Amino acid sequence: MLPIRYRLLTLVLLLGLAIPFRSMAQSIDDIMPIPVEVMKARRGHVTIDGKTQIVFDRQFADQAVYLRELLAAQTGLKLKSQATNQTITKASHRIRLVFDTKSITKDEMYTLTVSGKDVTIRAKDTGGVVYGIQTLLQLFPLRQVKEVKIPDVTIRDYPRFAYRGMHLDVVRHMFPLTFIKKYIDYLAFHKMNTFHWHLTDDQGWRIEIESYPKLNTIGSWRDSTLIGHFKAAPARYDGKRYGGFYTKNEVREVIRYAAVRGITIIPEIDIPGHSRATIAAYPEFSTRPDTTWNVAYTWGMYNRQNNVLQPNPATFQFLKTVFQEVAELFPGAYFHLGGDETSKMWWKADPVSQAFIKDHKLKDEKGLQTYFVEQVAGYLAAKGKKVIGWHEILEGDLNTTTLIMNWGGEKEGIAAAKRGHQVIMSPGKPLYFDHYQSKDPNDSLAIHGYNPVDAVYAFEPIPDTLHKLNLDKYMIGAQGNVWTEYMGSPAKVEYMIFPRMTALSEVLWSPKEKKDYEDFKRRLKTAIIPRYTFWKASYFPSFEQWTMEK
Ligand code: TNX
Repeated sequence: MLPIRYRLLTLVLLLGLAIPFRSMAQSIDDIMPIPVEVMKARRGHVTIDGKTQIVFDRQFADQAVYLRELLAAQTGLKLKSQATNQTITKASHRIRLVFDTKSITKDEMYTLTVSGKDVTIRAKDTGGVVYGIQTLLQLFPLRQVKEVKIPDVTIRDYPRFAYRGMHLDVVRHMFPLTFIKKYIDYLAFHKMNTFHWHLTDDQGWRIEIESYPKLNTIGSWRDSTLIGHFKAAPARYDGKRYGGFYTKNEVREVIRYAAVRGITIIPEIDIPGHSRATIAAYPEFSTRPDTTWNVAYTWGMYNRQNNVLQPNPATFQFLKTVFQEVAELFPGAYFHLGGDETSKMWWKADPVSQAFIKDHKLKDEKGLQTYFVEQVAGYLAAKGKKVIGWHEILEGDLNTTTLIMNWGGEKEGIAAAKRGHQVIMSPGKPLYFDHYQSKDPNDSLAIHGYNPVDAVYAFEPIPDTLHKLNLDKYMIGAQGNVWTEYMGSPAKVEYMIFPRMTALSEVLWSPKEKKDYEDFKRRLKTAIIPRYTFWKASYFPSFEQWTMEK
């Protein structure tokens, strides 16, 4: 036993160690995703306190509010804000949001300068200023404070890839609007710019449609849901009615919310397969118009249950009306029409589909799939939209304005780029966040497969072959996919995306040569896990134990 005075001394020393450790949560070395360039000053700092003002150029008025709210939530500091051109009331220190097309040379770029009396964020677009704000907030502690001294620094930062996305399936399970907004906040924090909203599938329609109301009265509801894994035998169902849809007003609210945060929403209406909910509402669009279909109760329908559209005039009228109705709601340039996993067997067995193939001189069922995609692309073009589809839409010949979202491997990505399509990489391995992140048999149920966090971090969107062929420019980015068959609650979604989404953010944002998994883990532990906790979000904690080697 140490004499009492030594024990006290040890305590003081330990406390001394603990205090700087706590302030590491606001260290410039902890920023995630890691910035392009950080130039620390040797000395100097700017003090932010209750008297500090946010001064913004009018282009960034919404982001000034956004910053004020986030800072208040994180630290309790409630700052006043005013537009640049108003007569400046004398403030001791300022946080300036400056619209600057001269020094900011790239899209979504920002600079953050802490020097003299001011913290200055410069950007020339919404994304840029939002990312500057995210970086700045990471320099503040995650606790109530009266004032914070931010050390002098200059950060120059911009993304490696133009497309940085996360997908969310709201069909298999639906989530409250509050969580959709939270999800958008998670994207903004991670400097991602696209939310891919998977709105329809076999198990339900999740968006209000006025022109075909049965899509909602019938198509949005299923009478039962599978319990457990879809491969488990015998299958068991819960017998409970499940469903709902987002109203157009709610969708508009989400679009506005996302826009302030620099995030574009890509809606997806999945055709011509994955359409069981559609044909449940309108059997006349199915290959068996005389049948009554149920909205699917189970998962993994491909080649197991009929879920395709029949090519008939009423179907195409329907597609035109509905796609155009949804297109009018979303301001973004792109619309996702699905096109994945279209089983050909139902078309093979249907005389009407066969006659259609013959009359339109299509080669076969693949040709029919392309026909569907081309028709819908035309309806969307009339509304000024370009089309994205899952890579299976390349089974036919498509014009190259179509953007390909590749859930296959490198091979499919390379093939699409060689044909001159822009490609978003979203390979099942490792970017499907519905797969397991551990091999622990007691881990919460997931689809199958193993995508540990280090595999996500190691992912390189540009395959070597493509780089050698000088086709890099076709790879515009990547996306994490979140299919929710086994995610019945927001907490389960969070458990599946964190920290994999954080790993992906660095793949997409940071320069390749700055990537370092050990340092990533350090920053994750010091700065990001406290952030998940602050968000009251769940996350997968055992990422050090479960690695690619395991
Ligand atoms: C395949 S990948 C699907 C989804 C499922 C997912 C489960 C793709 C475009 N379609 O409908 O939810 O697998 O991992």
